[in-house]
Amino acid sequence: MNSKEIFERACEIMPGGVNSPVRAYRAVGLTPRFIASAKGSKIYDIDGIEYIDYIGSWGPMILGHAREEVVKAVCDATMRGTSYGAPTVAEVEIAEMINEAVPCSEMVRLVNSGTEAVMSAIRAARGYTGRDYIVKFEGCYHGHSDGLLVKSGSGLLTENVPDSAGVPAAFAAKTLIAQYNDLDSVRALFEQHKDEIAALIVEPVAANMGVVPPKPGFLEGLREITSEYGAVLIFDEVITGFRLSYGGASEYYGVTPDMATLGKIVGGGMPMAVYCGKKEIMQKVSPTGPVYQAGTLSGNPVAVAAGLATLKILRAHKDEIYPAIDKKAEIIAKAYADAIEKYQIPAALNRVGSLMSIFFTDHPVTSFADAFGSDLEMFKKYFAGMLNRKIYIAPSQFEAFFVGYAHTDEDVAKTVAAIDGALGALKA
Ligand code: HOZ
Repeated sequence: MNSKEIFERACEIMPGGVNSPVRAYRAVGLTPRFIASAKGSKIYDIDGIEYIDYIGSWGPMILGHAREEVVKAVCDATMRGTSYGAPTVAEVEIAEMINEAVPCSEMVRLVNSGTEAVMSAIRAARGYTGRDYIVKFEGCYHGHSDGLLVKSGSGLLTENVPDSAGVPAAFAAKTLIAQYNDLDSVRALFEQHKDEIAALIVEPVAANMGVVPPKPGFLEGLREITSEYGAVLIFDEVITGFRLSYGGASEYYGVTPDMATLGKIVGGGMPMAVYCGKKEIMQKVSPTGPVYQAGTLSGNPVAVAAGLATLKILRAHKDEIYPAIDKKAEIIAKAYADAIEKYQIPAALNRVGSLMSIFFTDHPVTSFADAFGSDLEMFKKYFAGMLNRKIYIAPSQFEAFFVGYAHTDEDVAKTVAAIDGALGALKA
């Protein structure tokens, strides 16, 4: 059975044949590759093709797939039982590591997904402030809870449904929308709603409308405005946490929010996520406070083992790992820039550390509107060109390209050649 055949079978019994929309490859008009296995920087489909993987499970695989220490930790934990619904020492250990790494973190709650982390962080912020409104940015994605599926990025943008059906208008009415990199749009909302806004949530580097870095002063401005109005500033670091640096975007940019949400890397490729923040806010969470949130699989021992093993490697070798990844990303970004110049392609390349995106547009991309204006037909052709050259990248203009520590110099050299080939073919 090949990917095409199994996809047809899957489409009969699963919406779009997948369990998460972007995987369906609809935006690029192709058949998704069904994966057989992955190791290091490579991913192998059931058709027997090896790809260099720049999705990395959409972020978690900063150390590469099936890293030995992580696999061993998972196997050992599994042998001791897969779920207890009771506290373990490893949960305390990982919470201490998170507090030590993440600048705003004084207390931690472990959950199962980024969606759950953000949903719970917002509930905690509302419980703490006694206010109802939240502010988010158009094109930022914070998971699929009702109140956040408003002008959303990622799969919603890819499928062109930024406001999901099935969300009662009354729920969405408490979500106010500002424009990323535009502090005036934020100030206007705070002036209008003064002491009614519980929290502002932001991806410190927008990475679900493609990658759009914060303009100098933007994150500092958010810190100032939220402090002035007594609202909780939440950095959604599901993508940037433990990626831009060991302390995430907050450490990278030197701006400390009141709360942070983490996912992906913190779970080492297993379903685990985190919300954390100042003690006075986190203590509002049950059982010490009145904000309820619970979960049978929260702090699951197998997921925690994977996260702990990953964080231990990152912490022990952070001075080597982050600069090394950055260097590889820099070489790849230069290959994009060179090909854009060489073939005179209307495209812009954005990069922050190991995250990057090429946008097919003739102007710099610093806002949602800039990103949204990209030529999606051109993206489709570019995507097919990369896939044909065995480079596995996100099948959407509105996602990130993830470089990891397992990418070898040889991978990087092959990727540089593939970029030249794929972009060159756009001109041909
Ligand atoms: N939310 C992810 C993209 N930003 C997609 C995850 C997936 O499809 O696995």
